Amino acid sequence: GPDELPPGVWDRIKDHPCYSESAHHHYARMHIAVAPACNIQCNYCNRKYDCSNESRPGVVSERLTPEQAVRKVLVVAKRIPRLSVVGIAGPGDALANPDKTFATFRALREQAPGLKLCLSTNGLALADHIDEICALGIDHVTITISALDPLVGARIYPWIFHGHRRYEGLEAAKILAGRQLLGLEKLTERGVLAKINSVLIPGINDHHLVSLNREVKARGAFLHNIMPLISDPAHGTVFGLAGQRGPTAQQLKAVQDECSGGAQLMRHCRQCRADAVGLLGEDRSEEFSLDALDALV
Ligand code: CLF
Ligand code: SF4
Repeated sequence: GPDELPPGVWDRIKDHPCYSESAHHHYARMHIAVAPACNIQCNYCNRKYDCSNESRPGVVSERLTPEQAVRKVLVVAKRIPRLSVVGIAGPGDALANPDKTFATFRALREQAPGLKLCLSTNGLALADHIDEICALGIDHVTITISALDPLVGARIYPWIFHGHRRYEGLEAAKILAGRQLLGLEKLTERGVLAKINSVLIPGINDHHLVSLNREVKARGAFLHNIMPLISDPAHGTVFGLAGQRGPTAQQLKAVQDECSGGAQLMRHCRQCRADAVGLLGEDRSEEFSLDALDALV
């Protein structure tokens, strides 16, 4: 609620369904899947489906050009008046496709100025785009950080592509963690409200997330969302964690409880798909598919 927050912050989150638990019953969000490429490899990712950093693996969203995405937003905004936020969360990484992501946000700023813009990224390229993020008034950014210790990170991220070259193993994990924290610090400096997502992978990072929580809090993270790995054998093996199980509800709660007292935890995440439309937990993406749009105008 407003009393626990620094002045001015409540006004910025009160209609954001992810940042404010009370908003999620009243305000809708939509994702536009304009970002197909990715600049890292997560072992839990199956590239055939949406980025599992933010979304449910095993669902393939309809790829949109920036023009198609803007058109879709305008139609949805008309049909769902309580739409408050438009996010880009994949299906790859929003900032591995900066031209598409920012062209879309720029057009939305002009054509739908009342909507809040939200960006979700693995953070590798984040520090390079802070000025553009601020210039467009994107005041909600999510960075998915599942490890800071390179020994843990190397078990999650086999490689990254950074500065025109590929890095692997410990070196890759170290660069990625450094870039994620740098991006977070820069957002905090500029007053952008940053949320951190972590994917809980039993046996790999479950004992590491408490210290991660403290580290991101120290750098100004507003909210920490610990999401269970969703393993979906029906959709084939993930890249490098074949057979890896997701946590049970009890395991997830145990880690969340252990983190209490640090960065504030988000507990109402519904792990949306990269083209989700509606209230959290509600999926109206089919209703607003490209084919359906013409009939809706
Ligand atoms: Fe989308 Fe993410 Fe913005 Fe929300 S979702 S880009 S912050 S507008 Fe929300 Fe969905 Fe959880 Fe994401 S419930 S998966 S945290
Ligand atoms: Fe897949 Fe990870 Fe890239 Fe998301 S950030 S698309 S989960 S490799």
